[in-house]
Amino acid sequence: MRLSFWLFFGVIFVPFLFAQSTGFNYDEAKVPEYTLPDPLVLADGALVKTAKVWETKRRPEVLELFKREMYGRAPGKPANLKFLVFDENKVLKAKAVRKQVEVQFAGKADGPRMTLLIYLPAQVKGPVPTFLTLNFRGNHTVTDDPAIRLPHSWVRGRAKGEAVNNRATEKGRGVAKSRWNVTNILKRGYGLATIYYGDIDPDFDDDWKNGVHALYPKPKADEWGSIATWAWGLSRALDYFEIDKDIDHKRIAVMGHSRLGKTSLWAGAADQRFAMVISNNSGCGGAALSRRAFGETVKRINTSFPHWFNDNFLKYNDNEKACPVDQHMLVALVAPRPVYIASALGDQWADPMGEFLSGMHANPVYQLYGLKGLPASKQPAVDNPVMGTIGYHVRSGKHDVTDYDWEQYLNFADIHFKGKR
Ligand code: GTR
Repeated sequence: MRLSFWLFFGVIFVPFLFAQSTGFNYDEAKVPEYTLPDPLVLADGALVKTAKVWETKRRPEVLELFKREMYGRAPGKPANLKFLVFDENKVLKAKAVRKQVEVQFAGKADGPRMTLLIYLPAQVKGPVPTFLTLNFRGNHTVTDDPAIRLPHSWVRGRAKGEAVNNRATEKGRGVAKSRWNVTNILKRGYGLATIYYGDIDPDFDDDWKNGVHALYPKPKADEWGSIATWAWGLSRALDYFEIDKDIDHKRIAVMGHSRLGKTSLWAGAADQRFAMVISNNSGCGGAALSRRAFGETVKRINTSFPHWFNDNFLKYNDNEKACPVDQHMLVALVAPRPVYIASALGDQWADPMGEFLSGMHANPVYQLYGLKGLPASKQPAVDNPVMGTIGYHVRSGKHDVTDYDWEQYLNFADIHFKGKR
């Protein structure tokens, strides 16, 4: 009886456990051998030697590959896009101006819409350079401010009572404030604008009915997944900045963490109006090279989150080498604009080394512009940021956004937006 139980257990469960644990590699020695596609070789085999050829020929090719094979094509600016500024007030002892803007995608109050929350430093005269970010849990989670509107859309809810029946409650107010460093951002002379990502597209696989997808046909295999949809929403925020004279729409840094770091990279690649791009612990499908298959893999991400990428990307499950692009080319699409990649040592799932390498392998494109790109030939030591036109750090600690991360982004913005060294 006992023996047969263990035999049964062994046959049925052990291979399952084994298969699970061998699915993910955390050992540098076991990274498969790979050759990265060359960002500077055109589809016809010719070598790109100038920034002009990059911009007119190779960049469009690479962008098209990422659209077709991975993130998906998104529509342009909707014709009836409408902005409603419903709040503009001095806050934080008059040190800041808070604005809230409802962005109606179809020009209707009862249609798909997102709310932009904006803090601007009162001491800055003229248009303010601003960090634009998506948040995971609702604008009201970013600070304790009771005047921040609760999201109207589907909310997952993490802490107890934060959401009831997927609707946000007062319990969520301020719960994510450790990630936002609002007073310091303002003190340093920058604005912070944020949007709850679920306003644009709720983060679950619903066959493309909710969020802004309600306005469009179901995506085809080469069309927008949720990452491209969230990035589309960021571009709509930029449309608003273009008409708000208090915000410097030519100095917008798009920043995001984790899946929203993948999103900020894609937003900056797809929309060149973003002047700076910041990826915080973005990992697989973000800054990490897919071919290394270190930590999270393409197959795993496509299985856990089937809605994030387009259906063409499924072809690369367990077959990363067949993909005509890798993530260093995503970083290269940001050139010559500054891009910062941040890793965390405790976030091996996101492959810190792979995140560093994609920055380094984007260098040839920056060099076409006479820029240095990432000034490091090997991964810098922990908590030692390097900043060229590409910045990088691997911070001690876990998968998160910390004051340390923001400190580096502010320093990086000072260099590139304010000419400080
Ligand atoms: C994880 C996912 C990562 C990362 C993260 C997040 O479950 O595997 O790719 O995106 O979620 O966004 O929090």
